[in-house]
Amino acid sequence: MECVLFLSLVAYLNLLSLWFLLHLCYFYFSFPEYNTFSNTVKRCCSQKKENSVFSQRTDEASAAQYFQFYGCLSQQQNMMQDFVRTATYYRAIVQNYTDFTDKVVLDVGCGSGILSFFAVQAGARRVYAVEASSMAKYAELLVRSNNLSDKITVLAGKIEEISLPENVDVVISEPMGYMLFNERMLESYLHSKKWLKTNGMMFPTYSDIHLAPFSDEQLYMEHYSRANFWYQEWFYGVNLSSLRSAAVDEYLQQPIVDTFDVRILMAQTVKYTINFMEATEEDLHRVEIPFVFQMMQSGLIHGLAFWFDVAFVGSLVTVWLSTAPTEPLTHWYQVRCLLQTPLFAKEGETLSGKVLLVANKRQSYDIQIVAMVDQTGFKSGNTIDLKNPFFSKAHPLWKIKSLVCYSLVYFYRYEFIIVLY
Ligand SMILES: C[S@@+](CC[C@H](N)C(=O)[O-])C[C@H]1O[C@@H](n2cnc3c(N)ncnc32)[C@H](O)[C@@H]1O
Ligand SMILES: *[C@@H]1O[C@H](CO)[C@@H](O)[C@H](O)[C@H]1NC(C)=O
Ligand SMILES: *[C@@H]1O[C@H](CO)[C@@H](O)[C@H](O)[C@H]1NC(C)=O
Ligand SMILES: CC(=O)N[C@H]1CO[C@H](CO)[C@@H](O)[C@@H]1O
Repeated sequence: MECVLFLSLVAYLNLLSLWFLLHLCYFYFSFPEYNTFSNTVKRCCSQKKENSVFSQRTDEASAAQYFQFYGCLSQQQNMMQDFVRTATYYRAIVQNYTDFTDKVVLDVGCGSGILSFFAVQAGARRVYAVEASSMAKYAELLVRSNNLSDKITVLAGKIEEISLPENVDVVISEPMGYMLFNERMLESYLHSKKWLKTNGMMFPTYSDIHLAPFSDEQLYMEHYSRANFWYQEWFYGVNLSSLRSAAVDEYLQQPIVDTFDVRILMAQTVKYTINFMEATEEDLHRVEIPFVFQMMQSGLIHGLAFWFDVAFVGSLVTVWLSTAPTEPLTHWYQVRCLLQTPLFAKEGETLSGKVLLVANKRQSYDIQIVAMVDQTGFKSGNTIDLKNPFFSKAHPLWKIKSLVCYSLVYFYRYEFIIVLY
């Protein structure tokens, strides 16, 4: 509608008067209105939206569902209530206020705007808070009701499609999905560097993903036996058993999101680092993580466990946010991927292979794992669909709450409830 009106307007005006109109708008409208208007102009003129980096790499249905999820206040609350997450961001920003004082900041995917408020508290001169979901209007409301309209400018739209009036000194964001990569928001975070001044800073600065082999017979059997439903030869008179092997494959392909006792880990972790100052979006289209694990105990290896840390390298301190199983639990939990068949290995032997992550248009990754016990030649592997996780310790409340945010098939962030035993 906007576009139709605008294009018919353009039909009556030549370029010169368009230029004039734009500047007229600048004087008549406040900055946010001008900005919305000029973004509309840019969209209509360049069709930017249709072929933005984001729309090219994302199925429309996936994006609609994704931004619907983040448009829910309940989901923003879930993240904000993750104390480890929010308090660590607060510390990283406020304790290193010299990196923010009088600086221009970009908040990529601001959600409620919480990180933008932290940046202002640390002394930022101006913050551009970009949010693609309908949460943008609530962020705007929070900014106004906190009397910070002169410092924080909320821009509704995708980072790949909006335009800023100036370059920034610092980019802040919380783009980590579970297993770090899910959501493919790291790419949007890296995309934002087109607005970063040379010598600008990225908060967080880099991330380490850790992996280690684990032994958990019970978990493996649980998943295997979920498929036994399909063994039935007389289910209301129907023979289901021809689908059993497909069911086993499907269940084993689900990554498991929960936490565990670190004693199940059988070797020191292998670490893979992504430096946000240096990496490009394309670097994340295909990520290959080779590994060699030195087994510290004998037993059956049922799969690989994953978690990540991010570092905020400030001028004054480096602050770490860790989702390791040895640290307090966060809403990211940890993620485990099963092998199709368990592998036996003895203490001192080595397990080598690789994890290959290939980005897909559903804002997630297809994961391929291949592993071999070098001394015996035993091999195993699996393909995992990161978009289809199994939340193994689902709290009953979680299922009810999912009805509140209607028609959500996928969960990007797991409802974070600490159950005290
Ligand atoms: C994990 S939430 C973080 C929200 C908030 N920054 C916080 O820390 O509480 C990520 C937010 O980024 C938004 N987002 C994801 N991709 C985006 C993109 N390409 N452009 C703009 N916003 C995006 C989502 O809608 C979501 O609100
Ligand atoms: C914001 O300003 C208004 C009027 O200028 C004032 O009534 C209100 O108390 C202020 N709110 C905050 C949160 O400072
Ligand atoms: C059910 O199907 C399976 C596989 O198709 C077959 O082997 C089995 O004999 C069938 N059972 C009965 C009771 O027909
Ligand atoms: C915890 C800590 O050491 N924080 C640093 C970040 O910034 C302040 C001052 O800006 C330093 O005093 C701190 O060392």
